[in-house]
Amino acid sequence: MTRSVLLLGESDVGKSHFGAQLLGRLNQEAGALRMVGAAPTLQPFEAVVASLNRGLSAPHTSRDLYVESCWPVGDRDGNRMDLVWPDYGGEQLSTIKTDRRLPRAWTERVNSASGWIVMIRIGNAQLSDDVFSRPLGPASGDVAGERTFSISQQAGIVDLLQWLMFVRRTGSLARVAEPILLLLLSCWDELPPAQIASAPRQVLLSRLPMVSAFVEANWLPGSLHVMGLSALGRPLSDQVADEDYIDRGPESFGYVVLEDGCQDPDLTLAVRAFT
Ligand SMILES: Nc1nc2c(ncn2[C@@H]2O[C@H](COP(=O)(O)OP(=O)(O)OP(=O)(O)O)[C@@H](O)[C@H]2O)c(=O)[nH]1
Ligand SMILES: [Mg+2]
Repeated sequence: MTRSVLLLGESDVGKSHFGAQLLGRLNQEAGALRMVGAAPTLQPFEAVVASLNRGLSAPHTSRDLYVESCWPVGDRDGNRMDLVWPDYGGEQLSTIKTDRRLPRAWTERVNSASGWIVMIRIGNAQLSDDVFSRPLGPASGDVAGERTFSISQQAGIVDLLQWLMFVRRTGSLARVAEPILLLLLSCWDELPPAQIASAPRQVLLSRLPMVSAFVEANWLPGSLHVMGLSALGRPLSDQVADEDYIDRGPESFGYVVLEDGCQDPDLTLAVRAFT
């Protein structure tokens, strides 16, 4: 059985570093999911793996690239499948959102994927000003008509999801069972200390309440997952090597935050829902 995942994330959310770390964990064969059969090549995550082994952060993915890796994975109960995992330059998704045009290849991906993962760098997500935090009128210092309108980050995510639901023809009368939706809140280690120990749904609710309300209203509870992810476990520089990474290896770093708020170093738990 082949299960492909539609990974949706704009530039800089951590798609490539997660892909490289996930591949490492699958090959390590110590987690819930493991590689079975012939070990696939490291391509296209070779450069990221090499950087991480040197304790460095890797460069961005070229904007025109879209590659899929096919990973034969299995669990402890003997269930097997081919996980098709993409990596691409996140500008492609930004262009889709701003041009409001879905290329044919993307339409096919939206329709054939067993699951959608929306990756959001949660530390960067904030509520924008509203009438309570920034009153309208002269007190706000705005001259009427001068402020240019831009859609909020939350509205952008909801808009994208609505559009994909339309393309997939999920309908909106009944809550969605397929595709499974995972909101993956990435770079979890960047959150302020007060939020790091919270459950991912709690953090989503306080940082992106509209997205939270939209997905809760539109997906069946069993088909909706919200998880935290720190693929690297800590920030890495692209100049100064992290000696700990070199000594202990990238496989000793990174964790997922499960729905109850517990951290688990088994990154394969993030994709178990799709198997
Ligand atoms: N603190 C922290 N930084 C991270 C983590 N994962 C990735 N990063 C950093 O985030 C930046 C972007 O990561 P990438 O994996 O290149 O992001 P991407 O989504 O592939 O971006 P594009 O290739 O441009 O689409 C890099 O500087 C990484 O070092 C993490 O778990 N924690
Ligand atoms: Mg990338």
